[in-house]
Amino acid sequence: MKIVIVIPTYNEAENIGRLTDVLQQEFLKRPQHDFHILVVEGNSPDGTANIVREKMKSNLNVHLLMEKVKAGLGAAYVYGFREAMNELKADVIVEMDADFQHDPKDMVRLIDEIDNGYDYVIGSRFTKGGSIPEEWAFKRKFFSVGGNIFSKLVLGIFNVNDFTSGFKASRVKGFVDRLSLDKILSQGFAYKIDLLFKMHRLGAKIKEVPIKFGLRDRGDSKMEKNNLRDSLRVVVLLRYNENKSFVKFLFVGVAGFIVDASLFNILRISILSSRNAALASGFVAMMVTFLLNNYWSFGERKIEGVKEKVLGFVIYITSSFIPIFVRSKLVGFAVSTFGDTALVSNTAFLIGIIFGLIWNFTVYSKIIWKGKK
Ligand SMILES: Nc1nc2c(ncn2[C@@H]2O[C@H](COP(=O)(O)OP(=O)(O)OP(=O)(O)O)[C@@H](O)[C@H]2O)c(=O)[nH]1
Ligand SMILES: [Mg+2]
Repeated sequence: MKIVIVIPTYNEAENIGRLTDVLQQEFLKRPQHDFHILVVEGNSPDGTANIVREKMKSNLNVHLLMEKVKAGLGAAYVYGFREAMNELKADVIVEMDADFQHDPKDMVRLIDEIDNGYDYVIGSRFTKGGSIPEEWAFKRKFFSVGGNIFSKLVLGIFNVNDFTSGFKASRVKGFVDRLSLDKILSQGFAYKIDLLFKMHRLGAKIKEVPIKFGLRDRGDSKMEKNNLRDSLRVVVLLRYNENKSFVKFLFVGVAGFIVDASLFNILRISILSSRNAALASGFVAMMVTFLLNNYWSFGERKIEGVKEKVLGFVIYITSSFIPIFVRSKLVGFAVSTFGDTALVSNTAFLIGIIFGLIWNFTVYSKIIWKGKK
């Protein structure tokens, strides 16, 4: 297999020459593969590019890609991925830092798992046997560990423990070649989370290999100050894009709830019995939510055609009426059993709403706005 190690650099003159030398030695350990190094240079002022050019004279498997300006880690990788796929015809792409935080000796361990049939192999700091540097300040440790737990829960990917590792091997065929690289959500560090999420969605067989993440050997950190905020934005955006309709449906639900609950209480106190107030407020809220759902939550699957609209509306009223009816019965039963107090009626009312939420989303998304297949 042709394996291209993509290494982004910015002011890594003290590291890049030594790193390529060590990697060349590692390549000899797996003679069955054709290894290449592709340095994506962010136009460093410290002469990093010249060191790479020097190495290229005696090593045909070292390549240099020059960026016009330093544009962030994500941008550098996208540039490198394209070159590795289109020009170098890579079968496997490895992502790796230039500063020896990733032990070059671990590289073949990632490749071995690709050989074992995995498509996406992550050098993981947060799996058994992996670690982050003891020396890191508490804050960096906290955000690194916390950020990973947060990503795991929000994205619902439970077989991964390290979402922001920069040491990975990816299979090109069927995976990297199917990613829309121009739609990556971050130009910076957070591109990693987006890429991982998309590989997971493509059905990549993922394997975590424990690594000990070292301290930067020499040179200065290029960590951007906004990494944390940017990562948070990417995680939330990915979740939102996945469940756009549901998130919007919930917002519509909140709007409906405000209309419903206030009207319910106004009517209950003024002119109607609790039972009838629940009926009337539910009906008004239903009309409001139908309009918002059709033009916003399920806007992409908006009902077209007059006949379809009428039919959709009739099904909507009929199905939405079921939880309202159930709720009204529930409130009636609760107040006659436990007494007509605000606490009793509102508790029964709330239980009814939860039932309605589940019922409605199911009917709306599976029947009324099921969309075209
Ligand atoms: N081309 C390019 N390379 C970058 C850019 N930002 C960082 N790099 C390189 O990407 C790798 C990772 O960056 P680091 O600064 O080591 O980030 P880090 O490992 O999270 O932080 P430290 O622990 O402080 O090293 C290094 O090889 C950098 O030289 C960039 O904007 N463009
Ligand atoms: Mg580093």
